[in-house]
Amino acid sequence: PQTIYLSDYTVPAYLVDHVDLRFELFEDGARVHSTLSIRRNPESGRSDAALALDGDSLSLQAVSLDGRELQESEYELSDEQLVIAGVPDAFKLDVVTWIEPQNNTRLEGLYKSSGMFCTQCEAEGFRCITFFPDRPDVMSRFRTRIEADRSAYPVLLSNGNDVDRGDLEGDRHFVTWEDPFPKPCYLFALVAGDLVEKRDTFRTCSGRDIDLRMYVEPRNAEKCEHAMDSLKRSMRWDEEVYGREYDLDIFMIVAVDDFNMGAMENKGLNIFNSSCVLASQETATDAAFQRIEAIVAHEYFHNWSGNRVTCRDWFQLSLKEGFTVFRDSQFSADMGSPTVKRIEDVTLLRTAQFAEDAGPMAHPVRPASYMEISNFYTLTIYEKGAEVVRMIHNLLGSEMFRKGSDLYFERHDGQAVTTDDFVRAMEDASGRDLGQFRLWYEQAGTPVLSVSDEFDEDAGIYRLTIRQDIPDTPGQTDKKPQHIPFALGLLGSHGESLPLRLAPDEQDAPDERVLELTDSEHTFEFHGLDERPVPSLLRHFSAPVRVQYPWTREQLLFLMSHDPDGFNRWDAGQRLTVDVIRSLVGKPKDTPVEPRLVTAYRHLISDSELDQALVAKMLQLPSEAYLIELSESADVPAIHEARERVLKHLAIALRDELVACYRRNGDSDAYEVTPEAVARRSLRNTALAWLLAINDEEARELAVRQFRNADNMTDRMGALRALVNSDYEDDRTEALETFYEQFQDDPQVVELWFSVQASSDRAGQLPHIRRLMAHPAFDWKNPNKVRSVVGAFAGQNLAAFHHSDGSGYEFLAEQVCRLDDSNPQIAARLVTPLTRWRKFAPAYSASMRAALERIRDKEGLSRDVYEVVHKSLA
Ligand code: HT7
Ligand code: ZN
Repeated sequence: PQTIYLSDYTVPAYLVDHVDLRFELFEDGARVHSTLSIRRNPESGRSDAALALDGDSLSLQAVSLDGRELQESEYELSDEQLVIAGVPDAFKLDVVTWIEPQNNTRLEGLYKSSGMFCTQCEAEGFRCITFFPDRPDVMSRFRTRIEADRSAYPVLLSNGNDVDRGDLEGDRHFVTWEDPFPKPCYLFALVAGDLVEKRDTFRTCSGRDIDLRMYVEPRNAEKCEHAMDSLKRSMRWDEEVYGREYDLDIFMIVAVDDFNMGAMENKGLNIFNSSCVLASQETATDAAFQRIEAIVAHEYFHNWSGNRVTCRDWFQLSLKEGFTVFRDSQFSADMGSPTVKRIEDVTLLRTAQFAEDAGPMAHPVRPASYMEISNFYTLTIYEKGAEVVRMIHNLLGSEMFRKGSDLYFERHDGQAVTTDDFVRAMEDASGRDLGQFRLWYEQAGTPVLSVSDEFDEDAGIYRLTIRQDIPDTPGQTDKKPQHIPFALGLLGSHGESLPLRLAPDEQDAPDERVLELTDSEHTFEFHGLDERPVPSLLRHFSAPVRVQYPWTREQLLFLMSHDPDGFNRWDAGQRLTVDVIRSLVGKPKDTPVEPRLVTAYRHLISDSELDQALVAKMLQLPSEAYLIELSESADVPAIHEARERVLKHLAIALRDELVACYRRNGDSDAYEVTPEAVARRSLRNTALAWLLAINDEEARELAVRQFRNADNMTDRMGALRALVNSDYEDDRTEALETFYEQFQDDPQVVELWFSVQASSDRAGQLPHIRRLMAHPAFDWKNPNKVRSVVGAFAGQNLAAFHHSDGSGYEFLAEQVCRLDDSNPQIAARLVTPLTRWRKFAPAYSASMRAALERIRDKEGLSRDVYEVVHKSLA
């Protein structure tokens, strides 16, 4: 496959001002009539360029130029393009194509899901519908007429406003949609199905009433309320915080079961994976409720950051994704607990994005090249991209950042632009020079900050030295120092915050500062200190970096209970627990566990004065994935064992406190998804999980009772998960059977049922995983099912996946090869756990490599999987 380079970018030779589409939808295929108003791009300077339209899996039926049908000799047709030479400066092109949505298992372009037609055009799916310059810098006005059988497809949707509808012969009907906003074709959408409609309205800040509509299958009619409320909260928030008002008269959301990702921000017609939009108390966990709110917000926010202002090319993907993730994380923080939201974001970043940034697929936030763009919807583009925007926010302050975003939206409304344009708007609005800061977009790899300190007792000066190193990544060495905002505080021995005097006579010095690191090494002096302080470093995780500092366990315990920054309090607890677990890896079973850890956790569990949402987070032990990420040559079974040892040690030592915590946080009033209620459920389910890990009889009864009596899915799943991960095999089997019987008709709950088993080191051994894949509810064509079994096994059941006999790796290779033919995007994502093979101890890495080679040797490998496998083996 070909590599595409950012440096090769040229403006499009032709622009398409209008797109007129007519879809004739049938059971055995669809005929797509497209009329394009095309003109030469005056900025292109290539007056002799042939017109080249992208096409993929299309059957061309006819093509006419200005009303004259072209003969085959007048154009060139390949698997990827339709090329017409010698076209006039401006003309109309009519193209008729035939496609087969019913056989489209890639889920790109137009396809069928549970009997309905739907589309997914980002990044390059529109070319699977009709011939078109499928690139985001070609922006057009779309008019779309959909024709289909009236009884099978009563609902016909596309972008914009419905302007016409009527009957056709043979019990068919049509609806015509017109979108007044020019958009790139990746934002085009079409839906046709037998769906129920849920309506609401939203009055915008300027007093316009927007029609809000959700379309779902009839069985999901009662699962829309949460998404609709989330949408209204998002619309209000975007007005208040960013001054962004919704622009069309209608905003639609559709839920589909088969979807490659979470959701898609098509203009005025967002399409969602059912699991990211449908919720009810009985069927969705707290995590799902929160995820839905965040994704609904994310897609809605794209209306400005992505749709009104879009990307010039796909190298700029983080322009819309990084900024929009930043916006949705601000929103979630405002809707709940900012500290908890920050902890969740950083956990994901440090566990998964740091791993990506240190692996063979590492790439800058603005990549310089790719083979398959679908492989670049990554944690680096999304999460690191959001951190980069967050740093700009922190460097400029909220007010200047808002001025910058206002300028960005005003200056570039209706344009397709670059990350550089975004940074320039921030610079122009604030007067700050972000020249060096731009390196965050260009250089891959996670900077490592090595911090050392000394205290000059006589002078009362505390010196902090910070060195930055950016590791080599594929194709990039000898990197330049980046501009890093580094927030810190200093604590006195009683836990008080000390003033940070950078000069001996500084008055009213603040007790928190954001130091700006720009050189490879800096030394900062803090004056007027009576004793050696305890540093609280990188508060709020002010930059996406690794911090190395020789913390003592004493210091971490101190920070865990005294740091005024909730995030760093949590972080100190994580660092301490990581340190204790790592000290036990590969050690004899009777090696003592740090006794102060028990004291610290006792304090957390028992003190109900503490912020319970933060406590709930602090009680989550560092995950195996994070422990692996921190290792040089990981021996997963040994890490798993050490972590289990610590967990069981804590559970035995704190048994009574855990039972009390369970009872204290027991069932309260009516179910609600507030931060307090979520924290309560999290605490009681963590207590239950810990107690069942030590086979506590009383806890077993509590779990069985909770499983039977739960009035919500969080508690039912909490009990089920605890039982599944326990040694109580009979209870586990019975609970799993009961659960399936009760929820077998609900695909989202069946996905939970699959994943709770596949991710469990007790239940999810390989023979059982194979049994799950043979279960009637498992479906290879449904990405959610594949993710909930194969993805959960390889991504969360790490001890089983990294079995020393290599069977987990072979299994994954087999599934990737199988999926590659039907859905290459999902197949390529499934490869991820194998790409990290260099991180593991030699016995493991050799068999992981062998599994990758097996995939590499498969005949007819897709471009998606080819890129990931070849880069991983390079
Ligand atoms: N912008 C959307 C990305 C997306 C996507 C990309 C490739 C293949 C399928 C896809 N479905 C959705 C989602 C978002 O970030 O909002
Ligand atoms: Zn997005």
